[in-house]
Formats: sequence, C-alpha cells, structure tokens
Amino acid sequence: MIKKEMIAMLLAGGQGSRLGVLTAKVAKPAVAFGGKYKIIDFPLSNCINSGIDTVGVLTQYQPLRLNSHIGIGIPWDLDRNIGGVTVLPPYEKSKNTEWYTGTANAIFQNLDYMDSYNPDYILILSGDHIYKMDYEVMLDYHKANKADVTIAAMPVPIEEASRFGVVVTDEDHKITEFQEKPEHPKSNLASMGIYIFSWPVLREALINLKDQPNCDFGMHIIPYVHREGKRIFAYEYTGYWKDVGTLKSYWEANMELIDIVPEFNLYEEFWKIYTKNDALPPQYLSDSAEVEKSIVGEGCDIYGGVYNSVISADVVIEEGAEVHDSIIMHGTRIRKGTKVYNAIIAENVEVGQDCEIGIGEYADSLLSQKIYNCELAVIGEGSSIPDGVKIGKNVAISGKTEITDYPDGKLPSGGYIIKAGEI
Ligand code: ADQ
Ligand code: ADP
Repeated sequence: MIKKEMIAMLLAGGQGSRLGVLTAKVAKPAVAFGGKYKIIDFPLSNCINSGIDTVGVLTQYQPLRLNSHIGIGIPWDLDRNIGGVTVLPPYEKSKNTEWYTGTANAIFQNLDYMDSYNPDYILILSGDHIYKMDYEVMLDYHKANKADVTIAAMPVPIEEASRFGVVVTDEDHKITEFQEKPEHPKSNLASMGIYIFSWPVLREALINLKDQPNCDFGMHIIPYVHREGKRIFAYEYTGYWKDVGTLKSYWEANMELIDIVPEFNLYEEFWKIYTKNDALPPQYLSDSAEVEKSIVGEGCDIYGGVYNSVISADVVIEEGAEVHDSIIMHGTRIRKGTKVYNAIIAENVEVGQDCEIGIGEYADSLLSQKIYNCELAVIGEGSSIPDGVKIGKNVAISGKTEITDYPDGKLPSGGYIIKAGEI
C-alpha cells in the first residue's frame, strides 16, 4: 500500500447560491478571480507550496468548467503517478447512490479513496477561500499539541461572527466550545473551515454519523468529536484570508489586490499562485487608453479608460468607454461611450454603446427574483446588453436582454433580474 502522511480533501461541490448570477453556470471554485486566476487556484497552490502532493477535489454542482480547469493538475505540479490531484464526483455504489448531501457526507462517500493512501492525517479544505497558508506548519502545530483535530481560526469583527463557526479556547488554544453560525456568538474567533484530523478520529466520526442527514463538518462532525472528548485545538492564523462566498466579499477581495500596498500580494516569489495558462497574446493599450491602478489581463485591447479595476484576459474596452471600481471577466466587450461603475461583469458579456452600468437605482422590481444589497451591478456570463441601457446598482441581470422600451428607469427584460436589498 502507498503511504502518504497527509492528504488533502478539497470541498468544491457547494452551489454558491449567494454569488447569484456568477454561479448560475459554474461552480464557485471555478469563478474567475484577480484577472488571471480561478478561486480554486489558491487552495491548490497552497497544497503544493506546503509539500502536499495528494489532493482529492470533491465536485458536484456545475463541475464541467472546474474539471477542465483542473485537468490532470499540470499547473500545480499535481500530475503524479502516485497521488496528485483526483476529481471526486459522487458515483454509483453497489447498494445505493446518493448525491453529496453535506460536506462531511461528501468526505464519507470517499472513504476508499482516503484509505488507499493509508494517511496519518487528513486536511479538509474549502474551494472558496482566498489566502496563503502553509499547511505543513499547521500540521507541526497539530502534532506538537498531540491533537485529534486542529481547526484554523482567525479573529473577525464580532458583528460578523454569526456567519461562521465560532470557537472558544483556553490559554493553551484548546477548544472548549464550538458554535456553528450562532445567533449569539460567544467569541470572535472564527473557524476558517480548514481542519486537520488525525485519520482514525475522522474515520470513526464519519462512520458513526453515517446516517446523519446532510452530514456537515460544522453542524455535526465538530460537535460530535467535541462531545466525544477529543483534543481539539485552534490554530490561530493572522494573515490575509477571505471567504469570497458573497458578491460583496468577492468584489472587495478583488479590489484589495490593486491597493498600492496590496493586503494580499500576488507577486511574492516564495509563495506562487499557479493557474492554467491559456497562452494568450500580451495586452494592448492604445494611445487613447488611460489606465490607473488596475490589473489588466493578457490579450486585452484597451482603447478607453480603466480606473481601480480588475480586468481579466481577452477583454475589449472601446474608445470613450470608462470602467471604474469594477471587475470585468474574460472575453467581455464594453462598447464606445459606456460608463461602468461598481460592477461585476462576468465572462463573454456584450455591453452596447452609451450604456450606464452601476449608476443610480434603476431596476424593475416586477422582474426581481432575489434581493441583494451589495451596492453593485452584476451581469451574468453570456449576457448581452443593448445600446443605451441603464442598469443601476443593486441589480443583477443575466441572459439576453431585449429592451423594447426604456421609460423612467424601468428595465423590461427577457432574462431574469435580481434587485437589491440584503445579502
Ligand atoms: P460555510 O462557509 O457555510 O461554513 P459550507 O457551505 O459548508 O461552508 O461549504 C464549505 C465548502 O464545501 C465550500 O467550498 C463548498 O463549495 C463545499 N461544499 C458544500 N457542500 C458540498 C457538498 N455537498 N459536496 C461537496 N462540497 C461541498 C464552513 C464551516 C464554518 C466556517 C466556514 C468558513 O461550517 O464553521 O466558519 O466554513 O468559511
Ligand atoms: P452558498 O451558501 O452561497 O449556497 P455554498 O457553496 O457554501 O454556497 O453551499 C451552501 C450550502 O448548500 C452548503 O452548506 C451545502 O451543504 C449546500 N449545498 C450546495 N450545493 C449542494 C448540492 N448540490 N447538494 C447538496 N447540498 C448542497
């Protein structure tokens, strides 16, 4: 039997519904980030940079593009004969077939995969976090504490703590209490959803809870091991970490890349973030282009203005168009005279001439399906916006929009529209 001291299991199967139109056709870990990357590049790069060469990626929701991005793992040096990256979708078993009904259920359904490496430790990761972490150091900490479980944790503003699992620790960082997304958090130390388990402890918990519906790490496994009196420690992390599960946090994390001294630095030599290379030509900035404080991807043609924005590869910004404080993804074209503010525009969108995106409060509440209050205009992939359309902030739209009439800020639409309110 092949022996690996620690293997990683990367959970990449959630629906990502809070990202709305951005995840309508693609799993959250495959959403573009930072002009060049996909979200999943961060945990995968962390693995290889930490010396972990065996990674199971659990996929379920809209996996096509995620699978083609991962391929056989070449960009991350994870194309191995033994180990490497393995995509693990749910599969038909002899007795019953089940989708992954929860994070721990997904891991349970892959017991054989984990057993085949006879590991001492299992690292559980999420596919939707932007951060750099050396998991080897976390493993040393786990061993030094003779821990059964180590949970990476970091302080968050107390008013945000109820979005997370919350841990209470003693002076030795031993966890004395764990609350999953509590209404009244007892501490501001949030679980990052990154766990190291000693394999026999996890194995036993998964088997004992195998009949638990929707078995989830935060809801079931952690409370179970705590009840069983296992040694659970918090590994306090102080660097940059962002769960980009909401439109606002996704937009903020992109914007944080373009600060003069970025909070999160993509340019460090010693901790590279790897991604699939599409071998595109360089970007072209014409004499009419004006670019300030922005990331501009390969293959872009810029004739207009780009300010404080993150522009992915193969984007065209025509003359007289302006993009401010926005994220524009791969293959999108912004035509002449269009102004874009505080927007997220997904892949392969055509925005016509003289449009206004992200200014004012225009939205057609009759067509609204979901309420967001993210102060952003969000346009889903493949959409086409005809000339002269105004789409206000707090609006998400996707699909082909056929504007027949556009009086007093109303937006009659063929696609679906999401209006603003709360995230
Ligand atoms: P959440 O952020 O709510 O809480 P969760 O929805 O459980 O995280 O998803 C974690 C990861 O698992 C995501 O990458 C998601 O894509 C994936 N995933 C979800 N369901 C899946 C399934 N059925 N199959 C495969 N993959 C799936 C968790 C913890 C909290 C902690 C936060 C930190 O429960 O305690 O604070 O993460 O972000
Ligand atoms: P969001 O909260 O934005 O939808 P997540 O990816 O975190 O994004 O998924 C949310 C929850 O929905 C998770 O707790 C997960 O258990 C559940 N979930 C998502 N997709 C599926 C699925 N295909 N099958 C079962 N559960 C799912």
